[in-house]
Amino acid sequence: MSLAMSAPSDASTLKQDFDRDGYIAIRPLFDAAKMAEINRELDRYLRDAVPKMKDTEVYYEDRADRTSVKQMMYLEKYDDYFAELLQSGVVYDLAETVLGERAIPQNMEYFNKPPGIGKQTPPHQDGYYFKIAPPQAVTGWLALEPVDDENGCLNYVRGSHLGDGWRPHGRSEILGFSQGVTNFGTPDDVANTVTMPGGAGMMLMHHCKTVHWASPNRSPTRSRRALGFVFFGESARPDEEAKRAYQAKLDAELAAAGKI
Ligand SMILES: O=C(O)CCC(=O)C(=O)O
Repeated sequence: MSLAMSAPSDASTLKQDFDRDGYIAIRPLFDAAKMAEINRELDRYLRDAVPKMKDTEVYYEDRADRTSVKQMMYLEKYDDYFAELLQSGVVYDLAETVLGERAIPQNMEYFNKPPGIGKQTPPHQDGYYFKIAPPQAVTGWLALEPVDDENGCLNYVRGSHLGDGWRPHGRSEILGFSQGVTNFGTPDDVANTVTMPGGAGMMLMHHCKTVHWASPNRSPTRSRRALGFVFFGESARPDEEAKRAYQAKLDAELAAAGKI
């Protein structure tokens, strides 16, 4: 595997940073050759595997335009390359390091903001969607190309994972992120916001309580493509009933609105 980890890379520093801030950033985790491979495999996946996916696992900015894929879930179910990328290797090891326990791979996701039409990602906490207790889960986010404020890189609220319980969430109109923090923008949020630009190969990893969001893609020419790697800690217990009910309600609403 071609890696290009830059300091700080030792496990105890990464864990300390993660516990304090609620995220880590490795710029870059993967070198140019590995990123070229991942991007090639993703292009193959978009061509060959997307037609096999369920409507509820692939979202488009414009459903009439099949090139406008904005989000996909569970790539590992359809493709060995992405199953391996999620389930073994350096990203998996990073998840175990920051969780401090065995990691159980859950979901390999794709997040794109196509040029000009890519919408914002509302402020949210991933764990609000996961329906697990205790909130022991992380998401890795791999930039597949350079990301910055113009094309909609991630922003974190540093330390927000240390707050009690969940921030209140309410319905957002953004496909793929149905819930957003309703009281976002407190002085604490503003003071602790950290913008996360980086090149292809940058790996971010955040705690499931860390508040994060992204701007719309304001570039007329650049996309903003990334992969998401979701892991639960082995101590996290899913509330399957709550998750099923939430997903069924969401899928019905999206279908009724003609979005899937
Ligand atoms: O890529 C994005 O804009 C959002 C990603 C995200 O919210 C996540 O990985 O948890």
